[in-house]
Amino acid sequence: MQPNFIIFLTDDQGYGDLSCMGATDFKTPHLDRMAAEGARFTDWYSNSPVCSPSRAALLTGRYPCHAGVRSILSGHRTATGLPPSVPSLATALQERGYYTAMSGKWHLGLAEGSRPEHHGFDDWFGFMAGCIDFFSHIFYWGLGQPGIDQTHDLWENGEEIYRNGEYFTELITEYAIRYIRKSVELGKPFFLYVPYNAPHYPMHAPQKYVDRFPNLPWDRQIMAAMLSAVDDSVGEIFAELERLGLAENTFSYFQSDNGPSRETRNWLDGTQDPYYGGTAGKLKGHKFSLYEGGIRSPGIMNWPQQIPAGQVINEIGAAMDVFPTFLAAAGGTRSEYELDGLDVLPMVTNGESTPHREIYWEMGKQTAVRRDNWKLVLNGQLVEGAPPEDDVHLANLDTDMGETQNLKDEHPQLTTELTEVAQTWREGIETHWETEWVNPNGTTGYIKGR
Ligand SMILES: [Ca+2]
Repeated sequence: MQPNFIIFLTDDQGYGDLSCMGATDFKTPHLDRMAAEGARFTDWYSNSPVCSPSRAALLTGRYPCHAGVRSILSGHRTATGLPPSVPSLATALQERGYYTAMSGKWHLGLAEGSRPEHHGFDDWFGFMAGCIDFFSHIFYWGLGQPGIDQTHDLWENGEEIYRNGEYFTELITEYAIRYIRKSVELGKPFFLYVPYNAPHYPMHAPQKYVDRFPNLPWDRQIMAAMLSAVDDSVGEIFAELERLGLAENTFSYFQSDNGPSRETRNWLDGTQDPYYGGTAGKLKGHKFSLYEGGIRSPGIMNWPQQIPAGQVINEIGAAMDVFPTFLAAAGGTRSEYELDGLDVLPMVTNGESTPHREIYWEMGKQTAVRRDNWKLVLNGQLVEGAPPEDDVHLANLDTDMGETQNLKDEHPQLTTELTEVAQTWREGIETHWETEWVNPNGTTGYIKGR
């Protein structure tokens, strides 16, 4: 029988911010259980240190540029995003008889051709910009700039709806459960995409969650509260699977879209202090950085029927692998699509090594590559807008996961080799962007054929 699939995605959650990843000041029992009863990854990656490209890679199985999304997309109602010509995991599974649904944050474009219904989702609920107020569902980005007003951003199947005053994380749960029940009524296996916008700013949570952490400082308390609400939501969705007898044959996956945000606007009090309410643990860097803190993510796969419980896997993998992995689990093969990601099913079901020789990243002037335990970062930035920390930084992640020591002088040959492969990859990305997609706006979506 074809398995059901769920992707749980969080937004700007740090590598260290789950109790199964080492957090000690709050608990995430449902995600911990998902990991304990399946496979938890120590070296799992997002394909980008920011939202839109990360999501594009997750849903298309390609490096972000190959999916037509290289940077953070605008949130106005005509913003282009994921090109209609790029097949998504939802499209692929829909073609294989799946009922497909999304409940949460899209951030892959609002214009005609970019929305979830144009990318294979039968039903969807949520918002399409980069962030919303969790209770009014209004997008407040860019206020104060001429010609920009706040816009309401809550939708069901392309129709605007209003749920004023209701906490968005809880609305995600409500719709996710509704969609699971609908798949049962339809008699179809399902693919459910659940991209939480927590713990992305604005830092909002109902008092009942905040009250769970009375002794934490505000920045950490609100982070714990938002993640605790997400964890409860995951628990409710798993409980529904159990009630419906679907738990054994549902393949679920969890990751964060990028590292924690240190942006000053997290504080909500007008101060311009960097925010450290989220933590990447021992990793260096945050959201926007190609050091590990920006891209290494908590990662969990759980499929009781096929994935042995209790695994902690140190092999490398990335978000773009989810498409070919789910496709293989559904009986398809990756050769049907143009994918950069690789099937990691043998890695999680059978203890095999990673299929990757190298994984690459790009962000602005930064380029990075990981091969085995080695990580090379070119023009690596710790903080967005700041000058690069190093032109060339080589780290041995086995002995130094925090990338504290630059080993480029100790290993000149390896440094040269990895620099060359990273630059060659980056040149290919630039050529692809120039020939496939034209982006006249600098930071927003593609325009094809201009
Ligand atoms: Ca994000």
